[in-house]
Amino acid sequence: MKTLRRTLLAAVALALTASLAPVQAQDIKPRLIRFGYGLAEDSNQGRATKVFADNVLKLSGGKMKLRAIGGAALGPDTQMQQALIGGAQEMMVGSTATLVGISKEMALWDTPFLISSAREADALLDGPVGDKVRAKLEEKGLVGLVYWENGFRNVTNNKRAVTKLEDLDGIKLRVMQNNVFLDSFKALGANAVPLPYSELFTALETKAVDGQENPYNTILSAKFYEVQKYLTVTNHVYSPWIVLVSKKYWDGLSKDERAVLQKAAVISRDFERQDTRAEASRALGELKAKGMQINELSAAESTRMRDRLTRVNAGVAANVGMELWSETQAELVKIRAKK
Ligand code: TK8
Repeated sequence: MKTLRRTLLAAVALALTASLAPVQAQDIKPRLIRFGYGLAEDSNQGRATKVFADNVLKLSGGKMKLRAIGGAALGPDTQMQQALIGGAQEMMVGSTATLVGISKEMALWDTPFLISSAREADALLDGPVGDKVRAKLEEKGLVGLVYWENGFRNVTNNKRAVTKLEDLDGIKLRVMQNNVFLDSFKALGANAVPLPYSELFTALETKAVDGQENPYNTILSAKFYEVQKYLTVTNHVYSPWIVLVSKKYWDGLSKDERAVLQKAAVISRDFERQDTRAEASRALGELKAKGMQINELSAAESTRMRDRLTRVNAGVAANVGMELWSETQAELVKIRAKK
């Protein structure tokens, strides 16, 4: 009898421990951060997200954990931005261009031919101008941690090789949901159609649009070469990505937790730029091997395109404010003089 009682007690004790176990596990459950992005897992965006995730885990001693969700599975950029503002999602990385409706200063980065080298991009984005534009997000419910490189954008299409300005005439060209891009491509004679990135491949495949513009990396990782024949090296604008945190979530973090995200973001940024540039430097060869017909623009045609786009600049200056515009120009002069 005694033994039975003892056995029963032991069983009860065991059951108690077992039922306590999940509670304990919950106590040390890492803070889960949903981090959304638009490109494929196997892209420069996906690779850098992995580096960010690994570093968040490491720097927090396992207390903060990222759940990375790529392929726009949480929705296109604009939808994720709203989820961050509302506090339904913690983090994302996406184009600055899709943020303009929320924070008008972001339009600065849409200025055609503003930045002409990677060195200039890093100096401008990581310097006082980049900081100022980033800081403007806070009043809108977002915290911008760092800029990643999306890259210099180039035009692809399925109609014809674009060797001169007139070749763009009437080409149905998908642009990001952003007025500067819309106006730019209208000014160049294309029939510009704004669409979220998540709908782009299908739009190209079904021929709802003839072309698009994105950096080499994306043309490669998104397999646009499967549905696009011609690539024209236009380098018409340098596009950044920005790593964002929901301000609602950020405000609830401790100083240490914020420092973890900031540190990991800087590490991911440095990795991402290096990785993106390495991939971009070999992408043209790979795209050619995949069957794309690639052409450069003559210097004269490039100048014609630039001239046509200068009228867009006045609009950007008005949008972001003359003060920020002038500061940017002055900063670029300084950066260029440092060569
Ligand atoms: C990814 C997009 C993409 C951008 C575009 O979400 O939309 O063409 O270049 O990187 O933001």
